[in-house]
This record gives sequence, structure tokens and C-alpha cells, in this order.
Amino acid sequence: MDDLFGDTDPTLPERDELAPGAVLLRGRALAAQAELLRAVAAVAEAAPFRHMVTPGGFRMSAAMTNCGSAGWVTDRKGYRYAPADPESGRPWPAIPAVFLRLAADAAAEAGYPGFLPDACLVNRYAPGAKLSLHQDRDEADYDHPIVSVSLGLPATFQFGGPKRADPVRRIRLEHGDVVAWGGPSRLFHHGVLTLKDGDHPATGRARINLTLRKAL
Ligand code: MD3
Ligand code: FE
Repeated sequence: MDDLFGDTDPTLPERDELAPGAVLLRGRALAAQAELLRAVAAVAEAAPFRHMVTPGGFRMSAAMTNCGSAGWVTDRKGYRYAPADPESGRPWPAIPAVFLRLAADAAAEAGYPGFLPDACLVNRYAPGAKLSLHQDRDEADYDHPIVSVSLGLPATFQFGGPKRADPVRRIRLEHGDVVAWGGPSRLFHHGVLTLKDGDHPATGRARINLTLRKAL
């Protein structure tokens, strides 16, 4: 089923160190995919996906929501972690146990034992959406890794270096792939190229990405 769609190419290694500290665990989320997607739907019921605006006034093409004691937000005032959803004024929903379990297991497998995230940004890409090259630096302590989980349509991920002008590699992230980004790679530039159209059995015409973080 997954291979008919091109997920989990058996010729690719299941553990791949992309750069020092960045470990791709192919297919690591497949076993929990149904539970993960149900949990995403429950989070989005409490805190609906929305298109946020950058400080420069651009609407982001990926729709976003959060769970955890803090959620990443952007508006005309800047980028930050906020304890409540600015749309509702209510605290973000709790991080589902299945997210925490997968993040801790994957982080440990990648060499980061004891990872306990307090924030999870959930990105939803429709065909045509992208995420420009950026660094994740709104967190308090860069010694903690970030764990990302990709579900649904495949994406071409761009992975650069510590400087914006560093050369970028292109990496395909598929349904079920989990990556732990820590150590030297924690502050590397990265982005997602414009999502190609497709229809995935698990998500339809969408890609969902979870990024689990220790923000506070
Ligand atoms: C490398 N999300 O939410 S996940 C983001 O696919 C973000 O939605 C992308 O970049 C997405 O900030 C990429 C892979 C990822 C996440 C965090 C990283 C790569 C990273 C942090 C440091 C280095
Ligand atoms: Fe990022």
C-alpha cells in the first residue's frame, strides 16, 4: 500500500545521518500513522489551522496550528512562542501522548535521550504551498533537538548550513519519515519547496508536518 504510492523506497537506508547531528529515520512514523492523524484532527478541532502573517505582512502559504504549553506564532509584531492561541484566547491543546512517545523514541534512537518537548507546531501544506529557507531560533535553548514527522504527500526539503548563503541539498521527505535535528545541524537553514499536486491515501491532497520542540 505505502510502496504502491512510492513511500518507504526499500533501496534507501532506514537510518541516514544527513549532516552531523541530523538523523533521518525513514518510515519511523508509519506504525502510528492512523493514531497520529486522528490526534492531528483533534488538535485542529480545538485550535483550527490558519494562515499566519509574517512581520513583513506576507500570508504564509502553509496553514499552521500548535499544541503544547507554547505555540509558535507570527503576526505583524514578530515571531514568538505564545501560551495561548491568539485566535481564541484559549491555551493550546495538550501535546497528544502519541506525538510525545514518537518524538522521545526517535530522539533517543538518533542519540538524544530524554527529549521532552513542550511545543509542537503543526504545518499543513496544500499543493502549491512552500516554506522559504529559514532557521528555527525562537526557542530558548538550542541544546535541545527538534524532531520532525512528515505525513501524506512527499516534499522536497532544502537543507543548507549555518549561513544563509551556504549551499543547499535537496532531500525527499516522505510519508512516515522522522528526523531529529540536533547538535551542529540545529541552527542550519532549511525550507520546503513548492508542494507538487498529488492524492495521498492517508491525507488526500495534503502534507502534514509536525515539529516537536523544547521552546521554553
Ligand atoms: C532543520 N518545517 O516548522 S521539517 C518548521 O516540513 C519547518 O514543515 C518544515 O521548518 C516542514 O520550522 C521542515 C524539518 C526541519 C524542522 C526543523 C529544523 C528541519 C530542521 C530545525 C533545524 C534544522
Ligand atoms: Fe523550520
